[in-house]
Amino acid sequence: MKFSTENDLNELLNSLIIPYKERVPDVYRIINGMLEKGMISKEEDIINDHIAFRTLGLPYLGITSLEKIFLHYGYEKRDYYFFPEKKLNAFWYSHPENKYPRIFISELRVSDLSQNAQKIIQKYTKNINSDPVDYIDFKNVSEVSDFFTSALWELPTLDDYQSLLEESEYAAWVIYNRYYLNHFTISIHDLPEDYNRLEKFNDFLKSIEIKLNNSGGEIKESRDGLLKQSSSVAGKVRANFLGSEVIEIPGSYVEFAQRLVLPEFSDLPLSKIKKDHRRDGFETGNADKIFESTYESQQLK
Ligand code: OOG
Ligand code: NI
Repeated sequence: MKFSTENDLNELLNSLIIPYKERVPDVYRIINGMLEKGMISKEEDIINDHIAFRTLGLPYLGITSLEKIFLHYGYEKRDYYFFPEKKLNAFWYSHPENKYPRIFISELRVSDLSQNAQKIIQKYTKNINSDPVDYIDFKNVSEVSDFFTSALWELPTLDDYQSLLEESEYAAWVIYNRYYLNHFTISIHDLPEDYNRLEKFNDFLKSIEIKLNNSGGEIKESRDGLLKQSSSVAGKVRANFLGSEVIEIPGSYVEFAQRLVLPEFSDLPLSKIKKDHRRDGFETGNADKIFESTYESQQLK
């Protein structure tokens, strides 16, 4: 059985990338640019550091629901992060097999929002009386991947979307975009020497006209200095609201991460450095700013 679960996980991860690429034209621009510069010789050479999802922290939804999918495939739950201002919780997950990307799942602390915002969210989620993940037939991997793009609630009205937007851009994003892959992350330290530092890679991104999230600076750096992250500003997707109104709203984005070698392994030659020798996990201060990649304030720059 182990083999089949493993193949299923590969298939699931690959299937999540397909609608993501359609929603995020920057992905092709970046991959083509990387091919052109000789950073990679084929798309599969890119190492995916992690992928991320957003959810609503409500009974039957939220992290404890969505995480079941990844726990099923052998992922292990790691650290908790709290974002008081954005009213979010998050956890990250790792797979015992190093080739699989980390997973980052966040959820909106719905009960911390105003009564009005809670009422809007309730309007869409009130019929969810059991955990939808419990109904997935895991024997059928396409059912698992379809879950990420299928609707758990009705399309929002433009009015409701805009009211949520005023109070929580994250809430508005989830009410429309649901479980669509929020980003995948290009591992920068795995690239050839000329491009394996984030400063250099960001210069390349700007040369191909990728707009970078500049909240807290273009490069977000962990307190220990060992995790550096940057991200694109989410491009707009056409959104059809209930009542057939159509506007463009922020979709998904791309992230870039450089994990430095831990001090205890600094004497190892580069050829011996593996994933385990580098800074792992996430950083609250970095993540707090990366969330803003889907914010209107970043779009307007
Ligand atoms: C996730 C933002 C945080 C990271 O790597 O710290 C993050 C999101 O925008 O949902 O991706
Ligand atoms: Ni991320």
